Amino acid sequence: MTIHASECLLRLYDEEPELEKYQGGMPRWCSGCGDNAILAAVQRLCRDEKLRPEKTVFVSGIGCSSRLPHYMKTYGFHGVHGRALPVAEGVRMARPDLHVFVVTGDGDCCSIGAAHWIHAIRYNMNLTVLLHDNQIYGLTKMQASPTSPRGLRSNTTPRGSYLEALNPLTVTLGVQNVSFVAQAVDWIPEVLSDIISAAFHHKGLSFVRILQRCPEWLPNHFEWWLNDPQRILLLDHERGIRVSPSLGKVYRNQQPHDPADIDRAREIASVNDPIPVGILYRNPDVPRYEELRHAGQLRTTEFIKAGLEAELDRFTVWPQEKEEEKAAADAALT
Ligand SMILES: Cc1ncc(C[n+]2csc(CCOP(=O)(O)OP(=O)(O)O)c2C)c(N)n1
Ligand code: SF4
Ligand SMILES: [Mg+2]
Repeated sequence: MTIHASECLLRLYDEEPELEKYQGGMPRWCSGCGDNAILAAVQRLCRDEKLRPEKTVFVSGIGCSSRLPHYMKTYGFHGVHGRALPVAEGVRMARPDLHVFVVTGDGDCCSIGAAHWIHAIRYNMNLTVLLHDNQIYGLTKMQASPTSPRGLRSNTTPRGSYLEALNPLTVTLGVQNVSFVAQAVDWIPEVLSDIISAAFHHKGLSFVRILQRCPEWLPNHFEWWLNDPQRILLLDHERGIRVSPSLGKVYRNQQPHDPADIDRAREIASVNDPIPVGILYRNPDVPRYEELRHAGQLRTTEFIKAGLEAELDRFTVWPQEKEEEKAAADAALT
């Protein structure tokens, strides 16, 4: 049988992208670390959505979780502690054609990066934000984080932490312009994938808090919930995620919740036990900052090149006769 070149090309084009296409280096996380499950879910999403690696960016701060971009064969930016969100916003602003994911830890997002977090919610730029919440500083070896539960013994709180934990869900739901909030746990992969997929498809900032196991510093921390499926409350709705019949047999504690209802979302979010899992809030109509800013302004290649030229011209040492051109270049920037 003769196969023509054009046919080969068509076949190549139609070929399903494999998972390996998105798998970067071998993860260096501890075995049993929940970050591995989150990475697997993210790679499956990229494959299922056939994302082009050169059009996909993972931006992170610093922490064990923030190593995730190294394990993706896409673009990545392993940034500065607490600064994942502003870096991602810059990427989004300059390159609206890219899929931008943000990977951040509970220390990274809710402690040093807290101010950026609040404002990122308000700006509602199109970003998929994954908060790996292991309730501890993992990378720096077990200091309490803002989400550590009261009484948790750590290197910074040897007698147990004194304060009630900050709740990332209620905080996010309290910010003006919030548009998507969900909660997942690393040990129910089916729901984790469904939630990350819904977050990816949301237009605006989708905030997904993922309770993540850190067996190195907090072994057995989530054991109660792992061993008793009744202590997981699955939120089921046609506008949220659907609980499959097989999953429903194990996780019988379910509740219908319409993610359009923000008051109910806040009530659900304030409960820690049972752990609510699903989409708490979704509003696709909240304005997105990058669209407000870019409205009517086409960021064509010519536009970007002209901006670059003008910027470079500012630093050029001009001969006397070019002074007029320099003045014109400066004027173009104002
Ligand atoms: C500006 C700055 N301050 C402090 C640190 C030290 N540091 C690195 S990671 C980290 C906390 C990481 O905890 P978390 O964000 O929860 O991530 P995890 O390791 O648990 O995934 C800290 C305090 C740093 N790298 N840079
Ligand atoms: S220290 Fe904890 S969070 Fe970091 S890789 Fe190990 S298990 Fe994961
Ligand atoms: Mg942490």
